[in-house]
Amino acid sequence: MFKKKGLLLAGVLGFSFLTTACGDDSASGDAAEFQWDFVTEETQGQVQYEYAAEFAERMAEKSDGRVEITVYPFGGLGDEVDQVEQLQMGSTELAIVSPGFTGTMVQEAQLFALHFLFPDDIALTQEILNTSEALNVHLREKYEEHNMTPLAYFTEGAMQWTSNDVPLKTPADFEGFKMRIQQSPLISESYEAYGADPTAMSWGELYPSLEQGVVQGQENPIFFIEDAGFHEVQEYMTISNHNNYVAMTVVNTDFYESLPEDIRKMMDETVEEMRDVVFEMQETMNAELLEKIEEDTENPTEVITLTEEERQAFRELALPVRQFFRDNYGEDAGKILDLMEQEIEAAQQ
Ligand code: 6CS
Repeated sequence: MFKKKGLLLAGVLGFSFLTTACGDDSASGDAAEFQWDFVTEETQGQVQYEYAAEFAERMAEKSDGRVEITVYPFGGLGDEVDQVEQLQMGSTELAIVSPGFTGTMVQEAQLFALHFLFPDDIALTQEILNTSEALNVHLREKYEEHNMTPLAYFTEGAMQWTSNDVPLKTPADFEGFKMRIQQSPLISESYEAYGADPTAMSWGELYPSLEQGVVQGQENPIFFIEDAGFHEVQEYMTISNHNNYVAMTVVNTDFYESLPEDIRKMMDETVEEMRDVVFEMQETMNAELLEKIEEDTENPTEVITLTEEERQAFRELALPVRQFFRDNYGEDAGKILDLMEQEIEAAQQ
């Protein structure tokens, strides 16, 4: 089988200085007053990268070329965890970060790993992410203790499972199942609650690991499953909507606080504008790429949609993990989750 995406990614990782300079004014020969790096966990054409590229373009335009942002695709500056370290140290100014990769640093942020926490309605989930005090005040403070400021949280779509050997329909199907996860103890706990055997790894290693049976399955939004080519090496995809894939637009705190007021205002404005832009982006990509998976006769993937009753069996096992989160990640984690639950309930009424 032609491993289109696996090869593409190997290429990206191999040539670690592949970058896109947006707002490049080299033609005029003038160096921009502000030159920043924006690192993402995805490659060109995927949500995070396209977000960063659009963000860079808008900042260049608004600032009349005073700001030049270089966007790095995944692999350009190391793996996901390396990227977080660079942001924290300030060698990178901006990043898109998945909370899963900060799980051992900002334990409270692991609440995003809780299955069936956010509403199934993605638009409502995005509204909660935009307005939540739990996230935009309290969780933000937790990140700021590590010199990182999340300016926005956005959904990349509902997460689905893909698998080999067994279609994932009931918790029993997860018994001993080798599941790839991001590096977060609570994601691990969530899959152990179903009886699975989770292994943390970067997505850069995932394609060959699925192909060779190192792991049997994984979770991701549909656009990512198709674009990374995971469906090429997976027999089944289960539409489980068990969680939402949330990513964050994060800046180095010292850098952000040292910006001149007019530039910081431009950045805040751009963050606001990007909320609707990225929502539409993920919606289109998830819908189009689902069709692509369904129509791919060369790499057939059986798509299974869970019924509400089937989802309920998973929900029942997932709920006690919230108590695990409260018991293990400190008092503030419990308070943030309590507030988050109240906010979700209020939004649903
Ligand atoms: O599964 C992952 O690790 C990757 N998934 C997405 C949707 N974005 C980047 C992330 O590293």
